[in-house]
Amino acid sequence: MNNLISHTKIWNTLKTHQQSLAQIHMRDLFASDSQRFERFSVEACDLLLDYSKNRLTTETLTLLQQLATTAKLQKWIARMFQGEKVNNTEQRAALHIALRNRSNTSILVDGKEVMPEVNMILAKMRQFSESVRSGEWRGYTGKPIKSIVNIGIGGSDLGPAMVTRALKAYHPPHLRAYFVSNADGTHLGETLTELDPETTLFIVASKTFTTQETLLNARSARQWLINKLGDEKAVAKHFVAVSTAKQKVTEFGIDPANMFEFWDWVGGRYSLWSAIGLPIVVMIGMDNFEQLLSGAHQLDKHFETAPFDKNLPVLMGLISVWYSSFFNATTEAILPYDYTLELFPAYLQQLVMESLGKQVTREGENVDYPTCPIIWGAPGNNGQHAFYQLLHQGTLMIPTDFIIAIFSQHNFPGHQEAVLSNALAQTYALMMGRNPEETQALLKIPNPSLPQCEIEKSEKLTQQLPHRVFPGNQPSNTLIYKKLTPKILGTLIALYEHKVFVQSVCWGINPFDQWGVELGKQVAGTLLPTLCSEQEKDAHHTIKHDPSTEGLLNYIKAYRHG
Ligand code: G6Q
Repeated sequence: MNNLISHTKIWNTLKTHQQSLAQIHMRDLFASDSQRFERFSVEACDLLLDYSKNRLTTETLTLLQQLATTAKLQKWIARMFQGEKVNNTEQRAALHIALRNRSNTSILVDGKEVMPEVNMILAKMRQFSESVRSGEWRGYTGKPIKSIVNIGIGGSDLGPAMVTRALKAYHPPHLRAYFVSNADGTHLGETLTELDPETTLFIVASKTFTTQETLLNARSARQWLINKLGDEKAVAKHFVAVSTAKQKVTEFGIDPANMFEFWDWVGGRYSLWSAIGLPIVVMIGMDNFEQLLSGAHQLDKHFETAPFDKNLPVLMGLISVWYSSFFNATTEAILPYDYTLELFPAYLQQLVMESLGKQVTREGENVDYPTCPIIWGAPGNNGQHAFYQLLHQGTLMIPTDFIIAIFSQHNFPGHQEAVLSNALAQTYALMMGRNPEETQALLKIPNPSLPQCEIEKSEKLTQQLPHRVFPGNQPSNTLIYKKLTPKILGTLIALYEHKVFVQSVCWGINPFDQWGVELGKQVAGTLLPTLCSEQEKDAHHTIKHDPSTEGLLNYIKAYRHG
């Protein structure tokens, strides 16, 4: 039995089509079609996507849409939106769309309406965030809260941290947000030195409430608070939890009344729209959080209803499949020309690579095509002075997403013009390159039939020629919006969530499980007894490790036990 998409007719057609396009330069595609921008750009949900600087033609798009049809994309979209258990290995629905279902239409999981619970938690988040923001919520000694600290990791950290940072312009002046995720005590320690226990509120965010790093940080923060305020009762006024595991939260010592619930049909990396967004709500206010949800909802509707050739996530997903599967591109770079999005590449690393870093199909069959590109990136202008060299003259094909805000959050004269012109100049240069003739003309290489000194000059410049040539033909998408608002950010995040879904459907994989992460959680405890044992030669003899691990353990233990 072979159900792989790579064994379908359309896959082979795309392979042949790729061979015909492989030698064509994008500058020729532009030269032969004055309407290329109009043809290959879409405006929807307050975003403009220009995908004309890609190595594709109308035929490519038609074939890619046929691929999506063969993979039954429309059916899979409907399944996800209807709350079916699309996460087949965990037998769960993936209903992040319900969390931002601002139309409040009915959505069922196992025959049960989910919207009443979603709305109930949103109302609880409003009430809590307003009491913290207004100063009504008091710490143990009667002072209002000035700092919130989110303790969580992975999906319980990256999304809220990225959004909170991106929407800094919406923070009230009297509140500060911190995010502690790493088990290295330095992360917590450095954060605590900036904090006053009397005015600090900790949000312990963990879907399972079993995650080693989060529980370690939460325990140490709890102890710090008790030591500073001298009373265990202080915990009730300074700790709240966000989790699906009420029992574990209670066992930890957090009053269930201070717990914000979510559900197993919310995946960690898709959870910022749920109570996991609590730090966002405290920092930007519930009305703005609802705008974030509205932006995502708007994109959800677009994804569900727009025809494939006008559908932003479908187009971006198919283009990504085109490069990964047919050009063997192994990475994609995310380049925001909007400094507020500085954490967006890191957030997308998890969203994309945890979702698509899979080697078997939903049915468990090994794939025979590469699945997930490696995601990396950094804010545009900074990247230009660092890694763009690789994009311009390296040997790899690296598709890029330029994400551009027309207006910045801060208006210093001349700054935004510099940002915008650099962004556009880069997409242009990556596409066009500079061929040897153009480079020769630019270097002003003199005519060699001239005096000796001119000949030498000419030779030197000719030697430089290959170093100054830029092949171009590097593909890019450009996404433009007016200014980053909560609503636009919601739209942008949902766009990438659904782009990932489109890729997963084309490749036939389940994007909603993460057994690799689970493995990390399982093995996290296996070396602990060995490391903690005082005697160098005891515990690690009970569990036999490979010689490398044994050697490393012994080296570390020699230092630890002096
Ligand atoms: C996300 C993953 C993973 C998870 C963290 C934290 O999709 O499942 O990144 O979010 O491991 O898990 P907890 O929220 O359960 O602590």
